[in-house]
This record gives sequence, C-alpha cells and structure tokens, in this order.
Amino acid sequence: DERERTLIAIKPDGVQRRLVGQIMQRFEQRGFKLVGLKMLQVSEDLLSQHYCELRTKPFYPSLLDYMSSGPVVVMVWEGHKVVQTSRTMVGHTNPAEAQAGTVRGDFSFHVSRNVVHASDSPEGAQREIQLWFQSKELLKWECCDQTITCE
Ligand code: DAT
Ligand code: MG
Repeated sequence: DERERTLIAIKPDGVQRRLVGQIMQRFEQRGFKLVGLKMLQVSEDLLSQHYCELRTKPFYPSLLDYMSSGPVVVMVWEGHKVVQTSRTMVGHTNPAEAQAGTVRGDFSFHVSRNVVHASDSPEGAQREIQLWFQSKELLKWECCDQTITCE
C-alpha cells in the first residue's frame, strides 16, 4: 500500500544534539513523503498514552522524564512499507546492538537516550498518528516532478 504511514519522533536528545536535519534527510533521501511535521513540548498525558504498553516497566518513570526533558520533532512519513522500512532505518531499540548505518547505530550508545521513535506496526502507527496529529495537520500534496507542464 503506497499510502502506509508511520510516526517518527526525534526525541529531546536528538533535538538538543542538532540531529533533526540529518535524521529527516535520511527519510527524504530514501524516498518517503513527509505529510505531517511539528515541534512540541510533550505533555505527560500524551506521553502516558503513547507509551501505555510500557507503564509497568521499571524504566517507565525515567522514560517519561526523558521524553519531557525538552521539545520533540514529530513527523508522519508515507510510502510503501514505510513502517517496516523505518524500523530498519532506525535500528535496534538498544543502540549498543544497533547496526552502523542506522540512526541509533550512528548517533547513540545507550537505550535511555536513543534519539528517535518509530512506530512498530501499521496498527500501532495509526494509533500513534491519531494521538499526535489532528487529521487537518496531515497534508495531501503531489510532487512537482509529476505535475509540471510546459507553457
Ligand atoms: P522502540 O523505541 O524501539 O519501539 P520500545 O517500544 O520497546 O522500543 O520502548 C520504547 C522506549 O523505551 C525505547 O525507545 C527506549 C525505552 N526503553 C526500552 N527498553 C528500555 C530499557 N530496558 N531500559 C531503558 N529504557 C528502555
Ligand atoms: Mg516501541
């Protein structure tokens, strides 16, 4: 499905370390389409919904502290198998096990500061996109390559 979408968030450490441009560039150069983008200081309410499946984990309180320690840049990218491909591009949850060439493998070394979030399934992506974005914030647009005409 060409219309598959995923939620990618550059976490506070990624913003603070000035990695926003480099991370976005990877998704652009892979060929995915940016359909939503914003920067925000995340509320505890949104974080607790986003990470509801992890609420019983021992690291959950520190995860919420980390995620609210500064603004995040959150994006929706669209394209064929974008969920699975993004997970591969982002790399293993624990940067110590992430391959070089992945975002986490190139830019991080500890699981508590792993720079980026990527949805883990198409269903999870739909849930997360609805949580983070209003439908009017997701834009429909066409590439000029396909629409240019000579006058
Ligand atoms: P992912 O972000 O790769 O989808 P996840 O959904 O299992 O991983 O966990 C969400 C985040 O929680 C993860 O990016 C970093 C943090 N986290 C996961 N496991 C952790 C651990 N063992 N110790 C500390 N933080 C952890
Ligand atoms: Mg996850």
